[in-house]
Order: sequence, then structure tokens, then C-alpha cells
Amino acid sequence: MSITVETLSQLLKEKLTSSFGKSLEEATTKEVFQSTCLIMKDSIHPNWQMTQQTYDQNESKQVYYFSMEFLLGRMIETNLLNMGLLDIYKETLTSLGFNPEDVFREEHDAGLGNGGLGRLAACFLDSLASLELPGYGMGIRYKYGLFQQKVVNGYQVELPDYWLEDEYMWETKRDDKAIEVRFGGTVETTVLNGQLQFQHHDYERVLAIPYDVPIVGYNNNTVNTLRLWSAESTTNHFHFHSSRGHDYYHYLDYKRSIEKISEFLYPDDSYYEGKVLRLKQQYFLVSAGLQSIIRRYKKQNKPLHQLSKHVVIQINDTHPSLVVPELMRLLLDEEKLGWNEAWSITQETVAYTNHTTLSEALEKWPEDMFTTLFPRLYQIIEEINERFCKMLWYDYPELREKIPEMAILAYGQIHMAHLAMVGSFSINGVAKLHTEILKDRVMQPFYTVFPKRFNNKTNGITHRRWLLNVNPNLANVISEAIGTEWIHQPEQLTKIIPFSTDSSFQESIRKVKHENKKRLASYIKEHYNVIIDDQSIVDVHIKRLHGYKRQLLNLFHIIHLYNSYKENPALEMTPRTFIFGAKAAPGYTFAKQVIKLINAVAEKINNHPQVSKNLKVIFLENYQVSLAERIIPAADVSEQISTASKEASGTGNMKLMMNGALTIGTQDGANVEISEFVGNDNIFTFGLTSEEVFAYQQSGEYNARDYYNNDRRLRNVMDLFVNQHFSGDDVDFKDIFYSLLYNNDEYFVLKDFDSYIDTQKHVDQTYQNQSDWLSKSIVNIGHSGAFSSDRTIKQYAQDIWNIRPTKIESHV
Ligand code: DL6
Repeated sequence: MSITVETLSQLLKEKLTSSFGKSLEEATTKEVFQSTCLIMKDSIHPNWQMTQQTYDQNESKQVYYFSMEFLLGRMIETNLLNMGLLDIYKETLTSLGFNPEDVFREEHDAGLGNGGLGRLAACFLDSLASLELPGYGMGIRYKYGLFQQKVVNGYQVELPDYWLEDEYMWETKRDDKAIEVRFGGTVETTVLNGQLQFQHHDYERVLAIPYDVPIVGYNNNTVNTLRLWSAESTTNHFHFHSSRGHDYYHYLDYKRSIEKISEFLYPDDSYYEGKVLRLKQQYFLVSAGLQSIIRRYKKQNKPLHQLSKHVVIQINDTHPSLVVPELMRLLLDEEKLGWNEAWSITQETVAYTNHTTLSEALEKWPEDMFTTLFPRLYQIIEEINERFCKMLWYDYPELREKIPEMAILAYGQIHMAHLAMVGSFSINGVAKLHTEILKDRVMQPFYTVFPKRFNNKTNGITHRRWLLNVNPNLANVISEAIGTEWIHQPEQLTKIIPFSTDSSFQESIRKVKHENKKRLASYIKEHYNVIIDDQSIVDVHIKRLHGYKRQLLNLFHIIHLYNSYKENPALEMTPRTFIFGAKAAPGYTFAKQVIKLINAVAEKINNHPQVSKNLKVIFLENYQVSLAERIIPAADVSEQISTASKEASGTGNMKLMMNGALTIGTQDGANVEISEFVGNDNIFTFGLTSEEVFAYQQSGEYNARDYYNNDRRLRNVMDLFVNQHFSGDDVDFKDIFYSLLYNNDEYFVLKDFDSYIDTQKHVDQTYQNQSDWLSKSIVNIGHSGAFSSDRTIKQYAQDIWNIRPTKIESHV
């Protein structure tokens, strides 16, 4: 059924009246936004109901994706796009005198994630629904998302992200589906009919309330669910005593302590901090999620021993790995199954994805903290550990010496990755190189024991959001050339590759990029009062700030150019605009100093009378999904310059390539696969390989000082950190200088400097031949379909989950 501007305008007017008692003329943009969402929900909700009913009737096997993070961003545009209504809504809003962009911007980004891991989860949900696959997201409804970053005097300042300030339009609270989650207490062990019984006493009860968010598939009737759990208290669970004087205050304390559980998202990316509250959050998600799955399963009268035929649980990194002992607890203590049966059900149902090899990110919880919070789970983990270690002892005598390093419980700590690997049937990495590093190094003994469990699933991104929605003009140019089939089958984007040398196609691609650059330039002018040259190369480094991601190496190149321009103002180079967007974990001092340094360098360069004609440096504050959507379509160069072996995959690399940027990158994460697809001529690769990094780490032969002493360009860059060139009197960047020279440059910035500078020169020369550049850009877009999350999800569905598409009929 097609809808017209007239009918939609009428609907909007009626909604404004029924919901806000206002006419169009009186309504605010926020009210127009909210009314638009309400109208959309009127058509999403019947399909949502139909989807759930169909899954139940067909007994479709479902995947439950457990993740502590879902970085959704805004949903209005992608929902409209997937419903096929984006253009008509834009037209209607415009005809009514509203700027659609202003209306859509009323939606607060749902920032329930730190970066790659959370955004991946959001892309996966979009692909599951678009491929008509039965998939459910399980997460936490944090009251505060990832902090809002302000830059004050060049420094990062963190402000709370109260994203729920206005009602979240997409969610539906399901009080009737509440679950009780229990913390603390004691376990009493008794024997009944020769069987051990475990009774849990004196625990703290927390009510988990689900808020369901519909996930709309593209051009189909599927509406899947993202279930976000919120910790709430009820007076029913608090024992008021008439004889006690201060019950009301006790109650308030009790309420606060409970609500704290889902209050905020921990802002640490790639770093593990052993905080009690974080552990409580993890158990809260796991227990509420699992109980709701089993409740639904039992309602359908299916036998528990067949759970893995109908349900698969994917855990997104180790954060939800308590799924293993909690599922065991439910099967043993609640469902009264024996250990062996409960263990095979658990192992056959759970699958684990690893997202990092960084040792500082691997979770290990102190046993004493754990026993206090989860006395019964601790007993179960002890038993799993004992059985696992015994199995190693008897079946793998060659690994006996390794048992202490492979145990789940060792040296007073619980190793969550070991628990996840032992308790699941699949263990996957997120790019080929990453998976190989897991198998050969980080998890090598586990690979010896469970070789069949290990597999690779290279990450992907949804091309609907990251191309169709953010870059509609590029999408149109592509469709004009090759038709629209690529929208359903993104691998068909390769059909544009034969056009890579076609001058009129190149011209269309160039125009789109230029328009996008102009849009970004006007945003930067408006918000930062800096004028950037829309003919300059837009060079983009957007991701979390971390030593291994080497924003510092990028800065070294920028300062080197600054020095070169000062030395020789007639230097022949295409002007460049360097754009950074990055949040640093609030406790990560080094990363925060790098932010200050970027801003200090920007200040110097942007105000230099000569250099600023050729170079600009902009740090865009509060990098988040909606900002990425603005930057990516305008990018020419994509900085993917992590120390080889450190970036598990990266997904920004895929988004930028899909929008025609050329990558300058190390042979790390998914960059390796990008270069295999596009060919060495269409990517700028430099630096140490992962094998070389490992060799240096093993031999201890790297000496950063040698590089400093022997390379004048490096000294000219680094000396500016300690002579207050960039800082004025109040700060200096000595700590950065010392970390490189006295701590021997953990991430090989100095080592890779030379090849990076050379490769950047090559980037500049290539750009000067526009036709060559555009042809490379087209080849990149053409191969980006291989990095659509539809491909990734199809692989998960087939190789791990064993789930199949289920067609949902329209409700009308
Ligand atoms: O797999 C998604 C994403 C990768 O693309 C990044 O390379 C990786 O750094 C990131 N990992 C994390 C670490 N979290 N933990 N644990 O965010 O995952």
C-alpha cells in the first residue's frame, strides 16, 4: 500500500492533536518528531506481534545475542529506510515547513556502547531482521549511556549522557515479563533421596524489567526484538517493620542500591577494571535474559534436553560469560536435571565471540568478590573447573604443565575467557588474522584441546545505515549504473568495478564526494568557526583513543608536515584537512594527554598564517554514531594505523571504504582482508607486520631511542613536545615524550614513523592524479559489499547458529 504526502500530512496533524493537543502551527520540532515516531509505531507494532507469533507457531530456532553493549545511535531514519518510507516522510515534513534533518535530530543517540563491539551488535540486529532471521538482542537499559565529551581548553571533560531525558520513543515497557534476579546470601546444601539439594537463603532481590525495542527489517515484515533490562525495586521486596524507626530512609537506600545496577555504562573500552558493580551488571543481564528464555521455552511445552535444537545463545565477548554457570544453575537447581545432562545442554547452546587479544582487556574476577555475590554460581564454577582440569590431566598428558594457566579458577581469580571457551560449542574471532592469533598464541592450548570449536567470522557493517542512509547520493549514483539489486545483495556492488575507469562515472563519484565535503565543511564552520578547504584531502581518524590505535603516529606525520612547510613554504602538496574524533576512557591519562596534544597542535597549525593555508587539524568533540554519519561520507583517507596484531578487526575501516575513502593502514585486523579484496594498488599499506611485532616483543631488541637519535625528522617532531612549542606555559607533553623514549614505545610509533611518512607521500602523489584516485575509490566501494554485516550474519547463521529465515506475512 503506497502512502501519499497528503495522507501522511493528515496523519501527522491528527497525531499532534491526539497526543499533544496542538495544531501543526503550534507544534515544536520535538513534538513533530514524537508524533512521527507514534505514527511509525502504529505500523511497526502489528508486524512485531506477527513476527513473534510466527516464530512461536513455526517453532523457529532463535539466536539470542547477549551483549553488555548495543550502540544503536538514532533509529528514526534507519527505521523509515527499512520500512521504505524515508523519502515520503522527508517530503511530507518539508511540505509542512519542517526541515527533516532538524526533526530527526530530535532523537537522542542511544549510546549504550563504547565503540566497535557495541556498534557491531547494533549492525548485527539490523542484518538479522533484514535477512528474516529469528534473532533477539539481550542487553541493559543503562540510564546513562557513554559519557558526553566536551573539549574545554583542549582537554576532554566528561558529562553524563542522560539519553532518557525525553521519552525513548521506540521502547515498550513489559511489566508482565519482569524477572527476579538474586544476589548474595548463603547456600544451604542438604540431601534428599540421595540427591544433593541447594537452597539459596538471605539473598537480595532485584526486579529486572524488560523494555523491548523493535528491530525493523529492510523491505520485509520482520520486526525482531532488542530486550533491554532495567533494574528496579518494588516495595513488595522490602520488609517494613512497624517497630523500626527509619524504614523510609532504609527503603530509599535499598531502592538506590538496586537501581544503581543499570544506572550507567562503564566507559572503558579494551580495558578491564574489577569493579563489583560491573560484575553485578553482567549477572543481572545474564540471569534475567536466561530466565526469560527458559520461561518462554517451557511455555511452549518443549523438552529441556532439546533446548539447543531451538535456542542458541551468542555471547558478545566474555562480558556475558556467566551465561555458562547460570544456565547450569537453572537446569540443575530449578529444573532438577543431573550434571551431565545440564552440562551437555549448556555446552551445545552457548557460543562465544572474542573481540580482543589485549591482555589488559581480559576479564578475571577475584574469587572472594565472586563468592560473596554469587555463592551458588561459585560452587558450579568450581565443579566445572575441577572436571575440566581432570580431563586435561588424563586426556592431555602433554598439557599437564599448562593446567595452571588454562584453569578457570587459578591464583584466586576466575578467568572468564577460559570459562567461556570451556562452556561453549563455538569460539570465534572477528577477522582472519585475529582468529589465527587466537589459535596460534593467545588461546593456543585451548585450540589444542578444542580445535573444532575455533572458527572465524570477519566483522561487517550494515550497508543500509552506512551507505544507503548516510550517503544517499552515492547510493543513487551506484543504482543508476548497476540497478538496485545490490541493496538486497551487497556483494553485487562489485558490478561497479568495471566502471572504475569510466570518466563520466568517476565524475559522478567525485561530485558526490565534493558535496559531502562541503556539507562537512559547513558543519565545521558553524560549530568550530574553522574554515576548511573543500578541495583539500579530508583525512579521517575516528575511533576510541588508545595507545594501540596510534593517533599519536598520525600526529607525528602532521607535525612533520608542519615543520616541512615552515622550512619550505613552497612545498608542493595537496592541502589536507586532518579530522579526529575520539573519546578517551576517563581514567586513561595517556589517552587524555593525546587529546590535549591534538588540540594544541590544531590550535598552532590552524592559526599559522602560512601553514594554515595548506593544513588544518580539527578535533570534533563527542564522537558518536550520529557524528560518524556526518564525517564518513566526506572522507578521502581512512586512517587504520594500529600496531599490527592489536586491532582485532576494526569496522570503521569498512564504513569508510564503503563511502569511497582509501585506507592508509597496517596489516592488522580486517585491513588484511580489505587489501586482499581491493589489491595492493588500491590501499596504502605500511609498517611492521604482526609477525615482526611478535618477534620484537620476544627478542626485546627494539630500542626506540635509536630511532630518535638517528632520524632528524623524528627529533624535530618530538622535541616540540618538551620545549612547550604547542603548550604555552601551562602544560607540556613531557609524559608522552618519556613514554616513547623511556618506556620504549610500546606501540612502535617511532619504528613505523619512516614507512608511514613515505606512504603518506604516496597518498599525496596519488591524489594529485584525480582519475587514478577515483578509480581506486570506486574499486574500494565495489569490494565493500564483502564487508556488509549481511555476509557476516549469514555465516553465523549457517556455521554456528543453524537458524533459517522465517517469512513473516503482512498483518493486513
Ligand atoms: O569486533 C568488534 C570490535 C573490533 O572491530 C575491534 O577491533 C575491537 O577492538 C573491539 N573490541 C572491543 C574490546 N572489548 N572487549 N573486550 O571493543 O571489537
